[in-house]
Amino acid sequence: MSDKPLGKQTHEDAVSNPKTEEMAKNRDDGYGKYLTSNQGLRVNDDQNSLKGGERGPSLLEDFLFREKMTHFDHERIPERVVHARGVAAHGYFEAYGNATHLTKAHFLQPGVVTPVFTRFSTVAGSRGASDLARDVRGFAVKFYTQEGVYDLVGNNMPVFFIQDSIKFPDFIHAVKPEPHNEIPQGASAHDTFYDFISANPEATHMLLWAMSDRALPRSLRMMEGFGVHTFRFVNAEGKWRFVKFHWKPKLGTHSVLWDEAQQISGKDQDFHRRDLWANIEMGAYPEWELGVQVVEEEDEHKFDFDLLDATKLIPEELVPVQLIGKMVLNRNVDNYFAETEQVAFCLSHIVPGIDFSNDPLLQGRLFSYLDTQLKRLGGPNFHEIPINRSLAPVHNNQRDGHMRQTINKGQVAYGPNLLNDQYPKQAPQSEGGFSSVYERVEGPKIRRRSKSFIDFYSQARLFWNSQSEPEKAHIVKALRFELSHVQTPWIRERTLAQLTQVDHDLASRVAEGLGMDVPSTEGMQLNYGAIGADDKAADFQSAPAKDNVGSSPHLSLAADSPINQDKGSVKTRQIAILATDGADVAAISELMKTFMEQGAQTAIVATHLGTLKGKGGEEILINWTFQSTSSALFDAVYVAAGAQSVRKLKQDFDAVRFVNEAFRHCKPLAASAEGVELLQAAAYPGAEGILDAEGVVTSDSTDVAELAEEFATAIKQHRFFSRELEAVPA
Ligand code: HDD
Repeated sequence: MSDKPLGKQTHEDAVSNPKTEEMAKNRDDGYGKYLTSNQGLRVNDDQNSLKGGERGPSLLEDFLFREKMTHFDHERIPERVVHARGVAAHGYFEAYGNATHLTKAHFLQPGVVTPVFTRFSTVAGSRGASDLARDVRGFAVKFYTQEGVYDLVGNNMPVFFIQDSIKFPDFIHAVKPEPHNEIPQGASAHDTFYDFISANPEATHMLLWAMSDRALPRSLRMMEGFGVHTFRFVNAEGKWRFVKFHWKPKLGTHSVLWDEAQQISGKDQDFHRRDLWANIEMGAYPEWELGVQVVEEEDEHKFDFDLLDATKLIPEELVPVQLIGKMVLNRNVDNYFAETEQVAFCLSHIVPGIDFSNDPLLQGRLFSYLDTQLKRLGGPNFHEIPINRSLAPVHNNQRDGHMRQTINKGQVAYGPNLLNDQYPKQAPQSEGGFSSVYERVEGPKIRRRSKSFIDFYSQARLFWNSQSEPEKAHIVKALRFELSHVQTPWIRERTLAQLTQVDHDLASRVAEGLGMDVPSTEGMQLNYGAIGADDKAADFQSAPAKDNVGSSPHLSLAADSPINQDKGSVKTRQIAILATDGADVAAISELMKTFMEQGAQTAIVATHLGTLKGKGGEEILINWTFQSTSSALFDAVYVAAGAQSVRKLKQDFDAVRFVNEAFRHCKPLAASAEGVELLQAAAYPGAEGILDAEGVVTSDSTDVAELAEEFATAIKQHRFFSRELEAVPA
């Protein structure tokens, strides 16, 4: 019996890095091996329990049954209290080497390549919730640097709902399913969330982000990431500067519509997870560039917001983002539980060259993450779990605890010691010893929100002003949807009161959909959120939003936004080819070849599964039927030529609906020859002008070369919101 796997290629053969190699001793695929107990005993019968007689009672002696069943009974660990649903992948980070003057962090020095493990998540839903919930996405990166583990635990939005972490449990209790009936799952559209929002105007800015297209990413590969807080970079001379971290996706930042998101949740609630997995498996590795906004220490107070306030961003027009490295995710996990579930991110995992700021949200997070891992992973040795293990050597006097793996030798477990020559020894900074930034701190011991945090509406207005018209319409529809699910009328009214502080047009458009008037805020206490029992409420009421906030084009996802400039690409885009028996198979094959060469992915959707028989007798494999998929799962739709095929498609309501929905979701559409007739058939209310609309490419000819080029240009634009009509469901 050989212990060698029989010719199976594992992930580590495919893409290797130092962390992959370091974890090798913990991997096992059981292939070509005998079944054993956990003690290595070979098992002779794993199908039958030990019984007294063939039809008799089971025996307590059955240690194999008991071991197997006990292990099974203990398989689950508590899911994360937030960010429970996630997906992760391995990869590497490569420093561009242009940040040396800003930070001494080794992983940011020229030529250094560092293994990473990145987990994306939704916040409110439980582990089994849908990927397409309207929600913030977590974006957590673990760098296995040569100086120890560094965790950058961010989100896909640059601000947060609250300013002080003591409010985090309240905020999460408000957004999570309501405690009496555990409804709704993974959704913010309910009373307790908006009760909180309506009493905490500091959340207004983030509310608009959560209602915007950012909350519905097209793909985890197509979203930005943000460290949110202001951190510090410290260089080799000890000079420090404030920094904000950004991740910029190479494929641009794109979203789906809410109607699509709801359909995707029904057709494939693993849509994001599957998309990330599949693209990594086929070698279409997602990439992001890491950027920083840098603010000199002496410029701390030059902004009209506080750098320590996590509900504010620094507009990129004020402080441009400098790109300092790139991350590539190139390997899926071998085991979801061992890696994605057991990975433990902590803000306190830091390296020399980076430091914290006094942001009170960040300061509380420094406590919460370590604390939560102790509960979730069962004890203080979670750093020894393979996915969490540092690549830099670990030596200290911490000992014992549940499931300890390290076998610490010797009689000494304390410092200072003379018995062991002071080892393990404190490291001077010149040898990589971490030292906090030297800073004078003084002030009264006080529980109070800084007055510099009390402008709750100006940046919300900046965000609103920065959205294109279609994006504004999406925010209005999202708020109408959400507030329609709120049962308590005065919570709707108070939320409208918060919105009217941001922009009257926003509030009145939402109010119209709710059949309400924008309430007068005269005498209304808008803020309960930053105030202790003995504080004067009036001292903490935000001034109205400033008139002259202007706009920040970087905050929009429109095709012409600076964040999407030069990023239009058909790479990894999913194109549905609608055809059935009698279609022009030669033209379909040519179109597929053209798009696959450009890195797009195509799938044939037909009236039946199996093989499609072309008009000349050629055959081609069908991927999906109209019953098993939906246009919501694709980026673009092409209707193939072929009179017989198109006649059948026109008679199939699901095929017609497929096209109609793709049109109303503003997606690129194309059709050749008779295929155009299916577009016409789909022009029922809401899509009458389908053939003349932007992003619809048709050709009389069956020759697809020219059409493919024009279609590709349309796909690069992602969506054609100019066609958006009131008929599109909210
Ligand atoms: Fe948090 C998880 C991001 C505020 C407490 N958070 C968690 C994860 C991400 C974030 C991405 C999932 C990590 C993973 O994939 O395992 N959290 C944020 C961001 C915040 C933020 C960007 C604001 C800027 N979080 C925040 C506050 C607190 C927490 C203010 C508490 C004081 N977060 C937690 C936690 C979690 C967590 C309870 C749950 C599971 C975990 O930590 O590992 O500790």
